[in-house]
Amino acid sequence: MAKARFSRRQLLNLLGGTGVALAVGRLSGAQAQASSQSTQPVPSFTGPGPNPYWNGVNPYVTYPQKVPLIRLTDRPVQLETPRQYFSSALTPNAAHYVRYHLDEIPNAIDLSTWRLAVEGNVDKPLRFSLEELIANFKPASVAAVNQCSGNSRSRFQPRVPGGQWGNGAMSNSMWTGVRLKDILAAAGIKQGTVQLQFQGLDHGKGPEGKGSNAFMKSLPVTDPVIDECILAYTMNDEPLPLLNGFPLRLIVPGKFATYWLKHLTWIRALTEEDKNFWMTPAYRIPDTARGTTTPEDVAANKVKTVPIGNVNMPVRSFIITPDGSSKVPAGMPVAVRGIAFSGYGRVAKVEVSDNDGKNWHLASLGEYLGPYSFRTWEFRWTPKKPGKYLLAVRATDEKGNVQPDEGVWNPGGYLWNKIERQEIVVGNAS
Ligand SMILES: Nc1nc2c(c(=O)[nH]1)N[C@H]1C(S)=C(S)[C@@H](COP(=O)(O)O)O[C@H]1N2
Ligand SMILES: [Mo]
Repeated sequence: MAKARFSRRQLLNLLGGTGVALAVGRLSGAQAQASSQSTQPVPSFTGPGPNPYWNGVNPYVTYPQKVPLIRLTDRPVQLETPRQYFSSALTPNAAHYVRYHLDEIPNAIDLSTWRLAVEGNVDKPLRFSLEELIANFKPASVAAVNQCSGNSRSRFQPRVPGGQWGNGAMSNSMWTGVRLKDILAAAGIKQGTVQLQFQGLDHGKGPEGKGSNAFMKSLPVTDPVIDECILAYTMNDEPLPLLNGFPLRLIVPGKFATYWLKHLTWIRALTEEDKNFWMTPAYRIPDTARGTTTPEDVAANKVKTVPIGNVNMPVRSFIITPDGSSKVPAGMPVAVRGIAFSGYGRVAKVEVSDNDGKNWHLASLGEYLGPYSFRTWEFRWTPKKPGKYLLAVRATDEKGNVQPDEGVWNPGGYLWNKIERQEIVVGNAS
């Protein structure tokens, strides 16, 4: 984990200063009216093929504190990050994707009354203002990828229900906050605790008939990731955008975003396993290699499932440029660039192919920001002759996990990490 990026005084200044009420995050009602600006007529099919659309095919909308993002749904809000924002290792906050499950989301948080509560099976139930969290606990930082379990779900065949994300339900940030373990130590987790439950401020009806009006997720108290978790109050050295969890969010490095609770307000020590809707049946994966199964086995009730938190995010890599929107001249070098990451540790190697995966060439890696971060890569490519080329990219992590060239299938549409391709047309240089 990187060392603190700020002094506590700098943090207090950034978040509003002592003595005065801290900054109030707010989405104004007028602004919150998404202005929908569809760009061009959109093709109706986003599914696989040699060269599927990188992003989902949907209109762009503008929300407060955000650049135009790709709208999947507006109730609840689900916005995908466009491809071009992945040209740097840290995703700009204004371009960080947005995903909610429930439609009553906070559009203002008053820090003079907001408190983080630590309750349940603890020696000392505690309540902290944001100011107290900043002043009383040592800040810690981690660069970590926030990726939705359903990122790239639109690639699934047969298709599965859920947001038909392209590749943009992911982002990477430098998160700073307090360590979860420090907060737990202050409250004193008692014997008999099995899980820690996290809850935010959003509400809604939830899925029909399932009785789930609040989003809650739990992690086993014994999971080693607990020691890596941060309760983040800044993201890339700024307060969190409201839509990404202001004023505090749980960061679970290496795990899928479903555990990364936004507007984190309650931490609960549970003495029994959490059976709420968002733990079961939601967000479960087949207990098989790569979490893959078949529609037939699901229909026959043969599939044992586990929470998606039992695994880390599989290794992935993406080509960001060139994006196929223009021809590349033959005989001239072009920089092929992108990002890679793995929930299992440092990206050890990125390879690029210009013949659909028959031969592979080593790419050079960009700055190392820690094991849970995006890592940029670059490959200098000189296509010799005009024609169509299929570029492909594959990453390997330090544990030896390599991206496979087969997709997965499971009913949740989770864990996609097949090798990505980009078709490039090479033309005559003159
Ligand atoms: N409070 C709250 N936190 C939440 C969720 C939610 O619905 N409510 N969704 C989770 C899921 S499934 C995802 S993919 C991420 C999305 O994070 P983002 O909106 O900052 O991109 O938030 C997670 N944390
Ligand atoms: Mo998600």
